[in-house]
Amino acid sequence: MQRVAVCPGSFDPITNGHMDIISRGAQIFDKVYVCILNNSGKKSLFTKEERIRLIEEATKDFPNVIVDSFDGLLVDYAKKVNAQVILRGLRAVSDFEYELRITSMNRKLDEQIETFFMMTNNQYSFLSSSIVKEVAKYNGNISDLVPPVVEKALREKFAKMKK
Ligand code: COD
Repeated sequence: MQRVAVCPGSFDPITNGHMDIISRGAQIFDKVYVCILNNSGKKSLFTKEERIRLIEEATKDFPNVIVDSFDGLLVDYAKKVNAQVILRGLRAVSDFEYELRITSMNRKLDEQIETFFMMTNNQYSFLSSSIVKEVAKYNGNISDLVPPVVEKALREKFAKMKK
């Protein structure tokens, strides 16, 4: 049986913290679907199509990583691609309560699905898409926080907004 995981998120945009979880997941699972879903609590800077392109470019060296998006419930997407596992990253204690709520709801919706957590590499424990956007907006250095393709996209996005 193939071990299939979904790594879900907003990825607005993908950071080196996400990349850490995805690349380690790709070594453990036969297939990892990186899927953009709607988080109703967040307003995105990049369109879904832009985020897909950035993730595809950033993960192009991982043959078992598939990039996708889905309008609906995460558990329905997991069923659609025959994934047994939801793969999530944990940074700090502050993530725990939020992740517990999501995990409990997903288990209530589908009791077959299992959620795996990976602790972030210490180097990325402070990193989030929001922090990266804030620093990029004011021209701070983000070169070691995001893949090069994302750095370029952020610079272009904010330059266009300032015009
Ligand atoms: N280091 C390690 N992991 C990290 C880091 C970092 N620096 N930064 C982020 N991560 C992890 C996060 O902990 C998370 O596991 C993953 O990367 C994605 O993070 P985000 O912030 O891009 O994604 P979220 O938290 O906004 O994703 C939420 C979902 C979109 C998955 C959720 O809202 C969802 O499932 N929506 C679909 C509707 C649904 O099914 N709802 C019911 C369940 S709530």
